[in-house]
Amino acid sequence: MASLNHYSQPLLSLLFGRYKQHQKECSLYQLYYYPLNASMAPHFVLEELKVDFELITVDRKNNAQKSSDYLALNPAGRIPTLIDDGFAIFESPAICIHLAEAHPYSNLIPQVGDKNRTLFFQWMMYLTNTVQAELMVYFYPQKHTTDVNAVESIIEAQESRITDMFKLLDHEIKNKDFLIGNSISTCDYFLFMLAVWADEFKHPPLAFSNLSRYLRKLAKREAIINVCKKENLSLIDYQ
Ligand SMILES: N[C@@H](CCC(=O)N[C@@H](CS)C(=O)NCC(=O)O)C(=O)O
Repeated sequence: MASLNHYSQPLLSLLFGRYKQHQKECSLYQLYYYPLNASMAPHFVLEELKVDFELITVDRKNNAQKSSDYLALNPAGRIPTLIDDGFAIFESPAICIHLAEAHPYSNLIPQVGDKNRTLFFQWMMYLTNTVQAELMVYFYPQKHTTDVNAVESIIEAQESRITDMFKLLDHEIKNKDFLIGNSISTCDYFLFMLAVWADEFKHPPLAFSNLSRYLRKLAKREAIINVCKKENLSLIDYQ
């Protein structure tokens, strides 16, 4: 195998120039997204990784997530979808985990063999299978009943159930800056997204003292500031 010093300097410059040009022409990743949707967590992760990526807006107002072109990428017809070098992945937490695993230097997921990895999966599952799933019922109650008169009581019941979940998370985050260990993981970005979704609650995540401290600190991160700017979300309440 040829070692690096077998290449002349001009040849290396030419190859590097072509590589940079190729990078400019086609981003490594494409994220099909819609502002403040479930695409927000992968968007935070892509920004945190400082990788080259392209944002492609799915025209949700015109139901583009159910178009045949989009369904060919994501048969669930939901937002987001990530394309990694031509390979399509859907489900926001799966995308976050995939990105974290693809960039192990980032420490966004604990290494195999580390006990924190088990906790990472526990919290990632709790956030997506429990909190996110219940928030979906809160936001789309009409999809969960055939009785139009039941909609208001579903919203009320869901708000109360989800508030209890944020209470549990508030307790968990006491004296901690991150959900897992001593550094940020995709769990923190996922939790930030869910907290934003719940900001209209009577007792929002920011009203819990530990969560408030934790979320306000996260809101100072460059990745969160950049994404919120792009997705047109004011962080004023987090200051
Ligand atoms: N579990 C999925 C949920 C995705 C999801 O429901 N996305 C919503 C936006 S937040 C969506 O695409 N809704 C449009 C639809 O269901 O047609 C994930 O985390 O990716």
